[in-house]
Amino acid sequence: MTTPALLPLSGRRIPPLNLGPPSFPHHRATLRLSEKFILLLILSAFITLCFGAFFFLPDSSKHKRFDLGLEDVLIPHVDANKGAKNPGAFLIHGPDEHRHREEEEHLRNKIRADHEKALEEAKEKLKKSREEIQAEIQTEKNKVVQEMKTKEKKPLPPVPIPNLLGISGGDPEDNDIKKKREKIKEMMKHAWDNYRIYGWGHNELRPIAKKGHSTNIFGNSQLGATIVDALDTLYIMGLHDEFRDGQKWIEDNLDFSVNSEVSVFEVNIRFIGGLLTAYYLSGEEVFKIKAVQLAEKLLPAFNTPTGIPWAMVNLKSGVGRNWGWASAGSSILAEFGTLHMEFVHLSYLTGDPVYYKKVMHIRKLLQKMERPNGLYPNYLNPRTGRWGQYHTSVGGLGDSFYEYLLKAWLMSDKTDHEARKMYDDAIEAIEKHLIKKSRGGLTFIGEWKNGHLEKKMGHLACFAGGMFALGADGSRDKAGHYLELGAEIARTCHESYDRTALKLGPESFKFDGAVEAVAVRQAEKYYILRPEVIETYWYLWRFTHDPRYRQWGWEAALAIEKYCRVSGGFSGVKDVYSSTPAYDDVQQSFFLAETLKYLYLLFSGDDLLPLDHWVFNTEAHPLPVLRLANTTLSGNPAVR
Ligand code: DMJ
Repeated sequence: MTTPALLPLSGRRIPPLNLGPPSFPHHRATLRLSEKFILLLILSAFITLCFGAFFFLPDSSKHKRFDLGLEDVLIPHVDANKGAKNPGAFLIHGPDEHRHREEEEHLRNKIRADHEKALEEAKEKLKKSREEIQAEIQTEKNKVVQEMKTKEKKPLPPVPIPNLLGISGGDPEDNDIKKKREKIKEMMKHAWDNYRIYGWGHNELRPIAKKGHSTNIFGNSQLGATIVDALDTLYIMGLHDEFRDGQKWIEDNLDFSVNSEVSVFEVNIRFIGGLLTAYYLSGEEVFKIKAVQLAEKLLPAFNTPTGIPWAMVNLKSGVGRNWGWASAGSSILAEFGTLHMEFVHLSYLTGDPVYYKKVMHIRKLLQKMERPNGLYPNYLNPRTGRWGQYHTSVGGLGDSFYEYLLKAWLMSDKTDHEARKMYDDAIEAIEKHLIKKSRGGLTFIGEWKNGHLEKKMGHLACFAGGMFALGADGSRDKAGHYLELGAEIARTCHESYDRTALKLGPESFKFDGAVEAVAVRQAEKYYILRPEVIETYWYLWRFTHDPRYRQWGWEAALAIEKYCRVSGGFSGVKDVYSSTPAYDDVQQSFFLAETLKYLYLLFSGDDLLPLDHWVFNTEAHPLPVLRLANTTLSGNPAVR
């Protein structure tokens, strides 16, 4: 993997100072940068001068002037050393003298500390790389523009809240189904209560060690990821005390002004998605406010030469960068391509088109690009606007990009035809090049790597069964075909569960000769409480009402209960082929957001969150369809 000299990864390196005439396309930024540099140098020299003057010039601070006219306490000061009168200057005598000396000393210390601090800050600035300084300047500019806009803004016309049908209910009539639904709710209680006891405020829970846990996607701050991710599941299950508890924590503690580098994609789908849904369900303003606060913090990630956002952004400095492992400094398709739903809702709710414009810009750029075999590669360089390696996947790195094309169309009340066309074209190419049938008759989605099909399917790709079913209606006269394709993927993914000792699916599985739907490498045998297979069962259940999907979902629920439940919550397992598996000791936040929610919905009536009113984001946070044509708003959120 090559690393260009000015990649953000090399952010700690100081690029050569360019004071000469600009010689590359960012000359305007370079000039400003140089000016800033010179200013900083002058500032630090000035501070050093003041500092020196303060300590090495004669100590005039002792000659403090007082104009109080109190002759009994103020007498003309005589310089003891020179014996000369210093007219107009008075020294304080009497009982106050000591106090004033102390005050002076205190003042001097404070000035000294301030100077040292300013000097340190100037030095720190000079240590920063060109990218960091550029991003800081841009962030400052954005802040000023934003402040000006806020000042100028007239109060928004009230936003017509979409028709929020089916936010509770769904009680099944059948007694057996009712019991199963109750069991899922009990599992949610167990996961939540233990997080409440042992991990409260941390991002996730270690259910064996019984303490908080986090990963780099959330940065180094305790942002309560599990709380935010779980809120809507608690709400639809009727766990309202727990919901309020979570709301209180968010009101009191959730603060995004932290010096922490987070994944733009992950915080968008889990935090912004979770907060927006919590707002729509409960109507509590705090969730909307927090969602907007976070979104503002993510905006600097888009300050790249192409407008394709960085994978990570520091919430405080606004400095962005990409994952070190991504092909040639690229951004990831499934990351920058999974912002649309949340960002459209942000523009809708705030009346500020900035979010909408960011995601539409990404779409326009992608539309202009040439696609090898009609496929979207997983990697795109945000500096050059060129694809990285030609890898295409419907699993990790690609998955939710396709999902959001379809859902952009659904969320727009099926008016965003551009998104639908992009989805249809992409799916056609995927079917042609990536979807195959195994010798044993299982349909699978492989991965395209530099012109070669790898016959391996990830657990993540299993979500596509649900996506094909959801997109069937509205496809180019192929509704029956796509529903069938969704059902075939569901069957394959069920097989990947059924062929293990624990009846839980591995992270990825192969189709190679005699091997079918089975993981081969040890490193691919784990199950981390992922939702995708159950998600597909639920969509297929909604569209077909074939009882097999409830049956398969129940098998998975029992397996999770038996092999993943521990006294401190639920844990992932390291090897689904071993009947005595080791735990990974992580209760993922998506287990509460997605896995348990999809299971609960699978055993609920269709009137709970009906699919013609709600569209689920990729973290299973339902967002209402925006029927803008029927509102007083004209067209899309960008022109409100
Ligand atoms: C979730 O965070 C989301 O579903 C995402 O799109 C991909 N994977 C995880 C769960 O497996």
